[in-house]
Amino acid sequence: MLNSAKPSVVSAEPEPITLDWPATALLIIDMQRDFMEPGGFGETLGNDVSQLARAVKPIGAVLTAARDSGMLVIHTREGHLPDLSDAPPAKIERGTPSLRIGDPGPMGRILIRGEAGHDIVPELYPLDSEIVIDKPGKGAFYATELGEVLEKYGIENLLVCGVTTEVCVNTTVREANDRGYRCVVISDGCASYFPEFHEMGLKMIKAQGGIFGWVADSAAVLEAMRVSTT
Ligand code: TIU
Repeated sequence: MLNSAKPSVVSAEPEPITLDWPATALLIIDMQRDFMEPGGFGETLGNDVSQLARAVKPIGAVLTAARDSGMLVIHTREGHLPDLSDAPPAKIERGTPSLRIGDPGPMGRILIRGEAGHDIVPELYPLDSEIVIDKPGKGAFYATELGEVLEKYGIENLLVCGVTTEVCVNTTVREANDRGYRCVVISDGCASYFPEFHEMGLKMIKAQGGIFGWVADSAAVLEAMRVSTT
């Protein structure tokens, strides 16, 4: 179990990082039907949602290992209250989407809490024991209880994955970096509607000696978790 896990080294870029596992949480960003499936928010913006499917399996593997080890698991969901009181007009009104935030769609109202589209995909569905953070913005710290949760559990390091790489993953990693957290972003556990943005989004994190954090693939994370308990 996690309490007896020894620190171990994750093979990462720009350099390996040693993680103290009891002080590490898995943070899964916005793996919601609204981004992943046809008819949701992502598709209304004109995106090819099939680009994101590749992240599900790697996240699932790390999620299983995290559950087996007793690691703190936190899922986030982007979305708004039914009365849209937490949705800035600038976010609702921008662009020319086929449906706007709050409009009825095939999975319920677009990006609204409690609707089918707002829920997390079945493959990665949270257990009752896991923490789910509802966030109105791109960053998971903005207007949420995430900071207090991490403090309560003594978390210093975050394994970050989810969608999309350059939007909510990057924004959250930048917020976390300013708050002093070490972020290891799981490269194959993130995805973007734009493959080139995925690539550059990861490069931006690990450039300049890891200006925002570290990048490792799921195999490297799983190997370090395995070593920590043997
Ligand atoms: N549009 C897009 O790439 N992303 C978002 O709007 N939210 C998240 O990344 N979760």
